[in-house]
Amino acid sequence: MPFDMLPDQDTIAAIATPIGQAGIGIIRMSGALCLAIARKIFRPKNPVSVFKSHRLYLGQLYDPSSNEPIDEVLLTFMKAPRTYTREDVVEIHSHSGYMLLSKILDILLSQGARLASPGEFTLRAFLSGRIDLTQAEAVVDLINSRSERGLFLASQQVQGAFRDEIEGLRQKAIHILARAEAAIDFPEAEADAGLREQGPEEIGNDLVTPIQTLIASSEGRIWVDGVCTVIAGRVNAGKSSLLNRLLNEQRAIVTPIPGTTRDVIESSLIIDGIPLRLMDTAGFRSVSDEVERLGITLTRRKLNEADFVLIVIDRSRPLGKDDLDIIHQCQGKSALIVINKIDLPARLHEGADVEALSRFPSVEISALTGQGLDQLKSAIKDAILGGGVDTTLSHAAPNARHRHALGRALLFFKEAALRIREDAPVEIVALELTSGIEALGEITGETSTEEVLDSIFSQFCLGK
Ligand SMILES: Nc1nc2c(ncn2[C@@H]2O[C@H](COP(=O)(O)OP(=O)(O)OP(=O)(O)O)[C@@H](O)[C@H]2O)c(=O)[nH]1
Ligand SMILES: [Mg+2]
Repeated sequence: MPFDMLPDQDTIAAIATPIGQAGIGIIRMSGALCLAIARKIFRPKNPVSVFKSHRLYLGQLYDPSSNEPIDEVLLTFMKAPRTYTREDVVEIHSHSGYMLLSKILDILLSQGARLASPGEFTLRAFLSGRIDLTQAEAVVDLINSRSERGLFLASQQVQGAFRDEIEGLRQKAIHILARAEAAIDFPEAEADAGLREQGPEEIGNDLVTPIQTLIASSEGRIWVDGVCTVIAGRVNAGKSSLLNRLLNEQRAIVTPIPGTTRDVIESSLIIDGIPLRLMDTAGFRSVSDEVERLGITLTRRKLNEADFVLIVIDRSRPLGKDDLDIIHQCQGKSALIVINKIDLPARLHEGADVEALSRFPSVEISALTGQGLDQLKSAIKDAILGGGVDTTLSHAAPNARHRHALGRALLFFKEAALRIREDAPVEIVALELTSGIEALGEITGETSTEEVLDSIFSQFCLGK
């Protein structure tokens, strides 16, 4: 999706609400032609000569080529620059339904609008300077948020809290850089002495420490993305039954036949406000069946990526090689052992190496009867929150892109402080500071490349 760095002059249009069964649907347009197009296709119930900005008008939508009425709609015209894109914007609130919405969109396109690319409305908001990159990214998070807390973080970020924080850091760095440049320009003056004396401490307090705190708070991402939780265990241990029990629905197929699940089945679940991305996987065992073997390879991969693992063990069978295999693979991870099938007679301890079961905290349940489920949920919560995930009310949830840029800025600023202490030429100090400032600028979009913009805006859905 190639984007020009400068705002297009053309008018874009897209369906802004999800396609499906709903009461109303919204189609939106942005650009200079908005009002002209609206006038051609919309007749207000009470005729008006001028559409006032930010007002809703009830009226009839027509197809101008046939003069055929399409739907009774509400139309609003929002005049630039007080709009999402800072361009003229028109929104049409019609009845919903795919046929109707696409018909209205077709009419707009036939009247001179162009179909918007995914994220193009938000891209225009960014290019017009109304929002910065962190805010644009937060729009995606806001749409995809999986928990109240994630929603809170994303909405803080949309409002610019994170941008302000980064901008504050950048200004402090620019201030220190200005002193370094003064020392270059006037080597004899006091500027140099001042930089040598206070520089390292200022860099430490004003830049290094706050950036380290921000990087640490990127664990707050779990609130936005959800904890990647993998349910693993030997075949037939009751993994799919556990998934269904936790979700309270028949999401995955359960049968007495070992090797039922072949693919990864993903669902979302919130336990006490903690969002989980739950993944049921193919059970472990040595097999010759090609499909099942591929499933097991996929399970191993998911186990590596997991933030948290639920290791399901069947208590009605002796602990076996496949159980131990999974426990070993989870070494060093955050995991919980779920001892299942406690409604059946216990045979677990007839197996070998049972002490391996004490490597992780454990809970006993019956996925069949639901016994022990509340204890399981509270153990999941304790394991996740006890695992060092930051639950304090920070207003930042840096994503991976932010974290990398922050990490680079941190290195440059540390280097700058070190150079000052080493009495290196002040030009070198200035260079390190400049690189740090640029890294911070990448976060807000001050110094971002087209490539970065492409990768961010391609995550958007159509109409946003
Ligand atoms: N008695 C009893 N049976 C259970 C329990 N949990 C699961 N089962 C039964 O065990 C069998 C296997 O359950 P699944 O949930 O399909 O097991 P799985 O681990 O997903 O199995 P694979 O997908 O083959 O790896 C089914 O017949 C379930 O009804 C339980 O707590 N008690
Ligand atoms: Mg299964």
